[in-house]
Amino acid sequence: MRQFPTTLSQFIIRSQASHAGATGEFSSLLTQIGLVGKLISQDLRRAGLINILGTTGETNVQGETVKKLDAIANDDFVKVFQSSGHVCALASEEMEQPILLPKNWPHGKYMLLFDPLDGSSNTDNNMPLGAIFSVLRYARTDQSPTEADLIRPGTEQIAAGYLLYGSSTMLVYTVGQGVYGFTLDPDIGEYLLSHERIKILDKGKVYAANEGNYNKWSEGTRKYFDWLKVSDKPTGRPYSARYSGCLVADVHRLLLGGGIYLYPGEVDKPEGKLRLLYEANPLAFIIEQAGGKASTGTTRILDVEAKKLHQRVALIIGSRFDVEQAEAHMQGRA
Ligand code: AFP
Repeated sequence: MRQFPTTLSQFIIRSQASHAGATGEFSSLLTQIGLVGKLISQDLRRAGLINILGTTGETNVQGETVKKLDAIANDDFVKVFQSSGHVCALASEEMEQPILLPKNWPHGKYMLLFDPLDGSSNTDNNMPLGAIFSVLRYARTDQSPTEADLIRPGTEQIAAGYLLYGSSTMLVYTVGQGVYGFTLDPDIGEYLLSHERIKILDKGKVYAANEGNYNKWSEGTRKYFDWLKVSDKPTGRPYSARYSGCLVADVHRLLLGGGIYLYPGEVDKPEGKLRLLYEANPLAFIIEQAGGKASTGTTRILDVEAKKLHQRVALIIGSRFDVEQAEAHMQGRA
């Protein structure tokens, strides 16, 4: 008999069956993430033909230029989830204020935080893009959440994942029991299980960073980058540089092949560039579940205190040995 790979829906139903008391609401939420991925990848495939490249002329809450596709991807997330009945709050890198659903609106017990289009400067060049999501549970049933309820430490995430729009579209996620990857089969419109229980190598051979910022980094950070380039067979140096401008694509590469991604703090901007709640926390959850590490250079990402919705953080993420080497240099121990 012909063997069919497991579909995302089958996988979700099977996982749900192993959780006593599961209502199916969380399973539906994941299916809806898959739907958003299909909507966005459909737009991306035709983006050069239907006048949705370029900018909207606006600037977002992060002070960055908004691409038309940023706005479209954000709208897709909001449209799908606002009336899904699965969430009570939505917060996005692209929205200054979160959407807090009133009690009389169909809503569920989850709160979704997302970066709707990661690497959006890649949109006009047909380069990889992504989306990142983080799911929190809202425990109270007697009142609607407030913005403060969304500002939680990464250790409280109950699920996290990303969509990667590359040569194929993938959905990778964790619920704290390993990391699973699904590839969208465009012919049948289904995500199929393609990467089961992903484990990251303890050490890689590749680093990803915007080295144009070298002169803005601390001495320890610069020393680490210099160290990566010195030939030394036992530690596999020199490392190769690979940087796409899309965090999801770079983290996906190292999840599968090992290595390190760094967006360190700068001397005049120690908080770094990336967003804690929409980017660093969900990717840290995934990488830790795969056996890797995520750090600010001094602190585990998942232990960073979240103080505001659009908080930035330095991010060093990847294979355990590589992140530890980077930390040792940054802390002046190497
Ligand atoms: P955009 O989504 O605003 O393009 O930012 C992408 C990103 O958050 C991350 O995906 C990249 O790794 C990083 O920023 C790129 O930043 P630089 O352009 O400063 O290298």
